[in-house]
Amino acid sequence: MNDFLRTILFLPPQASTIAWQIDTLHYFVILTTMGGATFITIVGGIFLIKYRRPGKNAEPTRQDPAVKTPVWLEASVVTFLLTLFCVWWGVGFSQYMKIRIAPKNTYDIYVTAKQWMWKFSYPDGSHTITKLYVPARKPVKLIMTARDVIHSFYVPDFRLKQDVVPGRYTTLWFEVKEPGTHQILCAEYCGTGHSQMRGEVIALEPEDFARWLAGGQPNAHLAGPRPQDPSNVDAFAPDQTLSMVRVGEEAAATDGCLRCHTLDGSPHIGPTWAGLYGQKVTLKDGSTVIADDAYLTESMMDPLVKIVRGFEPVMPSYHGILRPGETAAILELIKSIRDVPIGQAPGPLHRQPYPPVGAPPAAEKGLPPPGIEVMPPVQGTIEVKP
Ligand code: HEC
Ligand SMILES: [Cu+2]
Repeated sequence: MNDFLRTILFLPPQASTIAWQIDTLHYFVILTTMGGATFITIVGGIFLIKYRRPGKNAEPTRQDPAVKTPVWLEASVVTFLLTLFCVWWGVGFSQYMKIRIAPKNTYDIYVTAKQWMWKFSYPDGSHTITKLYVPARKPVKLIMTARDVIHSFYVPDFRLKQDVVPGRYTTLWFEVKEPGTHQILCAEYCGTGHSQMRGEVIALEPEDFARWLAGGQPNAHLAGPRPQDPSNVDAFAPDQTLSMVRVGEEAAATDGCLRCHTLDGSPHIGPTWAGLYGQKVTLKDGSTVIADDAYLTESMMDPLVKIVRGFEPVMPSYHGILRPGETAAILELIKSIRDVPIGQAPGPLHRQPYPPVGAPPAAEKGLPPPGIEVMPPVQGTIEVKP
């Protein structure tokens, strides 16, 4: 049934774990609306014949206005339509939440969109242009931003589409069912090269992906040298995504944030940033807020609007002082230490000398990316099943 409907509706393969659910809602909506339209056409046709004027000269007749539709019929029609609407809405809402809320253990990849190409930065510091490599059967989260205008990341085979906006991060998560290649399109008109702004998601077996990350390319022609085309790479500004946390640490140190805030959970003049991101913060007036990107940004620009309980309103505003890039980098820094437990300090991060830009952040050094077992690099070429 699924395959039959997919074929007659010309839908692409269902390559992600949520694709069939989206399609099922699609079929349900199409079939019920088609059923409704057919029913109304048939009833209309019957009425047309049954109640037509009997002869050319016959007087037009009128129903006695006293004859009314029974209430039970009206009520059941209204109830039926309302129920149908609620079912559509309920299914759609639950699917929407599933798409929006990524599972906890995702493998995160930063995406930068630019007229007219896609750039993908992996947690280990490497990056690719146009081709996005992901492990199959593992949840992957994309953290996306644009350098110029609004783009939209669209993979028809995954049934997923998300705007990519300059000066702001949007996210998208998916799990590819099987290894394979899937087209990426830009779905927001972004200039003359819009139609050329294409790419590919290449899903590899998790072992192949780990090998590819470790440097042993699973298949030279598939992977290509990383970075693939130096002239393209230069078109991007110096790599910001991989060293975001580093840049954030530097900005926090030079802008004086670390005079009052700590990164290791120990108390100071201001609240610690360790374990802050995503947590509930109690304010002076007793209300609570979630420490998300918006609240944290507001805390930097307008610190007096929301005062954290137990602290003095001594923080100066950094509006116009922090550059947008620095704000984002400090946010990344705060996110990167969200799992540092308050109290069990792993040692003050900020007192370590900064490794050269591009080196993996301290937390990731020596550790495989979450959810991925890193295999030792293998000599020779490895066959990748298409
Ligand atoms: C003079 C000390 C001081 C400096 C410098 C300072 N802060 Fe603060 N900050 C505080 C205090 C005190 C609070 C808690 C009171 C409040 O909410 O304003 C705070 C609150 C915050 C919060 C909200 C934290 C929470 O737990 O909800 C953020 C985010 C923040 N600061 C970021 C920064 C950044 C970024 C910088 C540097 C660009 C900075 N601060 C510099 C003292 C400081
Ligand atoms: Cu685009």
